[in-house]
Amino acid sequence: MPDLEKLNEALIQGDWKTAAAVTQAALAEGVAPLTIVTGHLVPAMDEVGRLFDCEEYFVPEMLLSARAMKAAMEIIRPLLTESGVEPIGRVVIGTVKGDLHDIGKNLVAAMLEGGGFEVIDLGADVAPELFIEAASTRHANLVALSALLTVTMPSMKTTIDAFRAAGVRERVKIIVGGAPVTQQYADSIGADGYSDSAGSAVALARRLVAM
Ligand code: B1M
Repeated sequence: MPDLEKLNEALIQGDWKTAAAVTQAALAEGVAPLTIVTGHLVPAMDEVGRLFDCEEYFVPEMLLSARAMKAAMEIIRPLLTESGVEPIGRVVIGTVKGDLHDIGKNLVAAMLEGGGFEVIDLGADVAPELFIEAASTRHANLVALSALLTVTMPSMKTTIDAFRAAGVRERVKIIVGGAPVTQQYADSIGADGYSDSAGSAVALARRLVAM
């Protein structure tokens, strides 16, 4: 069995080569992709966040850890998205304006793809008008907004308001998520749904598309 503790350590140390190697070895040994993500990658990033909180880590260390997470996710992503089913809906996803965090959003995008959705990923720091343009031109039925900073959460409200102002709010369901976001906040800004994890985002998206 591969030593998966090494994967947590590699992420915390920002060692992308070891992160990629241990991920490959774990998959080859039959460890489930989702176990690697939820059991190791996400907790390791939480630890990086804790180290940042107590000022043992600064932005450069967080960037190295993010690079290690991405190296592992590049290997895992195709396995999460493998599915033979027809698209059950079209989702435009992005991290809202002002926010550069894209790891969680990428995970949600991969899970939605794996869950049978066609996903149009606009990346991070996405302005409201870009969400509106993509949703309209690509005929999306769902828009997924991610935010990781308390100071960028208001960009979710700005984006939803912009859909309303453009007269296209009723054409799409809008879901929101990200570490600081809550159901209460989602309700207060008029989102159609909230989920706290990539897995539950898929169930939520399915429910909304079926409505
Ligand atoms: Co930043 N950062 N960061 N950071 N960073 C956090 C978020 C922070 C909590 C760290 C801390 O203080 N403990 C803190 C935010 C505090 C706050 O606002 N409350 C913080 C800060 C302060 C900052 C800067 C301001 C630091 C600075 O410059 N002084 C700066 C801001 C830059 C900006 O965005 N404008 C900054 C920068 C960065 C890096 C660029 C260095 C890097 C990001 C690299 C990248 O993403 N490409 C980074 C990182 C890596 C983190 C931490 C350590 C890890 C985030 C992560 O990837 N987690 C983070 C601490 C932490 O979260 N533990 C931190 C793993 C990921 C899988 O989880 O994104 O939560 P998460 O996604 C989850 C769920 O939230 C959910 O599903 C995912 C999987 O289950 N989810 C959704 C996410 N989106 C969803 C959408 C949905 C549904 C579910 O539906 C639409």
